[in-house]
Amino acid sequence: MKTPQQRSADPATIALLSHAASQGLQVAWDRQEAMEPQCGFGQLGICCRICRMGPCRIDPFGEGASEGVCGATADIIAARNLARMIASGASAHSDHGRDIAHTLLMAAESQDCDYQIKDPLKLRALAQELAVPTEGKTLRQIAHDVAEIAFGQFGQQHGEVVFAARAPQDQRKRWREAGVVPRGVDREVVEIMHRTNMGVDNDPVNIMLQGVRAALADGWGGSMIATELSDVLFRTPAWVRSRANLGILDPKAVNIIVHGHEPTLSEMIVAAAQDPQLLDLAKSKGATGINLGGICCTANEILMRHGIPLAGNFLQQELAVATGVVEAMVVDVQCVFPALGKLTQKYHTKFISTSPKAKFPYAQHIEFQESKALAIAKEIVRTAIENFPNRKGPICIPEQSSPLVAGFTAENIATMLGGRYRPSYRPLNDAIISGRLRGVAGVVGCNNPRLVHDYGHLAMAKELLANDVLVAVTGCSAIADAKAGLLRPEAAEEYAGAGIREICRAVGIPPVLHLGSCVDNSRILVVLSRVVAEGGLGQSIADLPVAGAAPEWMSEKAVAIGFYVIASGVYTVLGESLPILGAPELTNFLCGGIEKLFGGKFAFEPDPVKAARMMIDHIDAKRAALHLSGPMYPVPYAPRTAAEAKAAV
Ligand code: NFS
Ligand code: SF4
Repeated sequence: MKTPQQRSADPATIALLSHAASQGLQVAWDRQEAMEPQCGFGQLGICCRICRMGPCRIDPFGEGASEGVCGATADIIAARNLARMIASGASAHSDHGRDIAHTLLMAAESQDCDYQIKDPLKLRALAQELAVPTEGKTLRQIAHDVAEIAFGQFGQQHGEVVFAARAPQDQRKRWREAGVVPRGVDREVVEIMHRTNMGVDNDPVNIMLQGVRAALADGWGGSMIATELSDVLFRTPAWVRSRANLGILDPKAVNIIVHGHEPTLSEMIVAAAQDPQLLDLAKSKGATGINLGGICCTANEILMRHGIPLAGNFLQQELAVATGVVEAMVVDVQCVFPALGKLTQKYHTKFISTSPKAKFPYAQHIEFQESKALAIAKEIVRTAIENFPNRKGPICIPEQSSPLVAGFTAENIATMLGGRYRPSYRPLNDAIISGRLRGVAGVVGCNNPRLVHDYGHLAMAKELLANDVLVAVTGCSAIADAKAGLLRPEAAEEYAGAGIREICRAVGIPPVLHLGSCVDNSRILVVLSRVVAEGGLGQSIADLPVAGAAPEWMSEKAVAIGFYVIASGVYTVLGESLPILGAPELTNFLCGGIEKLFGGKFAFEPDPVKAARMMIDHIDAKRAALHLSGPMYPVPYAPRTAAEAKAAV
């Protein structure tokens, strides 16, 4: 068995892993180890259960079967499986976007809806972009029309999803030439399911192009709708200070953890937790107050907009319960371990599911309805408060929680750099052109117990910073960095090269910019598009000295993100390989040939420092192609000559 130190790089997690072991609790790491050796066919992507002539599997050593019963090769099988992962991931993000569109429509249609339009400026900007007439209309009428257009994107059957128009012309030209501009969000997902049905699309590249199309429908469709409309409803994030890690739990207060993804729920829990009557009730039970913390992306949503502290990332969900002080673990959809059910049975913690789409063993189901949102949120908070006197078993709250600054968006990055009266990306472009900034990297995605928890995110971010590559983060990667103190402005002094230090000192920002949840990766797409539009760094996202990574990914959602990111022109390194290594033609395409079509491609590298250097090589090659000089200041990972940099990627 691995020691806690071999399992995680996060001290709070290490402390709780020891505690959990002493209590005889099973957590994800234990179940992962018990699963070893994990199935080799599955790892390589060469088993197929698509029809009942199977299951079929291909012998990777060339001794047994080389084709399924239908004749499908390893490449066909792996491509179909991977496309289905994209379909599932894109569905999750997009269904989230659809729920937000539904909520906006409700807010527009009913005066006494619990949801309000909190960001009229953003609504008006969106209306203008979507050519919604606003003259003489009330805010709610405008919201109605914007919501209907957003809704329409899901069922649209032809044309192009509307936000694709935000991408640089050159990138869109590439999509059109490859025939992958998404028509409608749902349509592209359905088409993957059709094409991967037994005996339909049997050309691995053609299957992957439809995968790209559905992924683009996620990034420039469903996810972007989720982000934009959340901003309208709950307001666009602004810079905010808070704390991160399980040390934010308060032994004297009622602790409520919200875990999952959709801000429709978590926003209302935030409101209910401030209700004076409920606060009184909490005090009457002997608690000092109500303490909220988030896990996974819903945490990022309420951090960005309200400064609610981050309790932890994906792999800390069970450990939060093991602290013994969580009165309620409130969940909606995505990334929620079914294991929480049995675990909460051992504690007083109420495990409360809220979505009709996601029920769990041993959970108490309090169904959330947007039409009665605040009343239900109050009922959930009351349930937690009433559970406060029931604490039992040992309490173990780790001491760690780190201060952080979060709340960056495509809008406020321009304000931050250009000033309130002249918001502009010019200073960012100039910093890149001069070499003060060598480039920008997006580090995103999950945790995975197959790898050391948080280590990949942290080691990669530090290596990039030291080499004057600015880091933008979302999702569980952002939470990892937050816990380790990388989201403090002082982190620039501790970890960054001289170029980034200069910028952070001048502007007062951390060297790692937290842009939100995983659907907010759409914010990164907008930032990149605006950098291209600002000028001086080429014609498309593919020309920019930028790179992406998901060092600890596990979710199908990460696969969808990876695909829309590479199809948007960004070289992307994954810590775990995609499950395609048993399919040589497919691997060559996704890690090679696809770059000619879209400008981006995948690479796989489990060592985060090596992966960071691959990203830096790529950034240097892009700089060389733009005839930019190397970094302005000396950096530890010395730039290669232009020719070497080009040859390296
Ligand atoms: Ni993203 Fe966010 Fe975390 Fe991975 Fe899950 S919470 S939507 S999928 S595990 S980063
Ligand atoms: Fe086997 Fe082909 Fe059926 Fe897959 S689709 S299970 S490879 S026969």
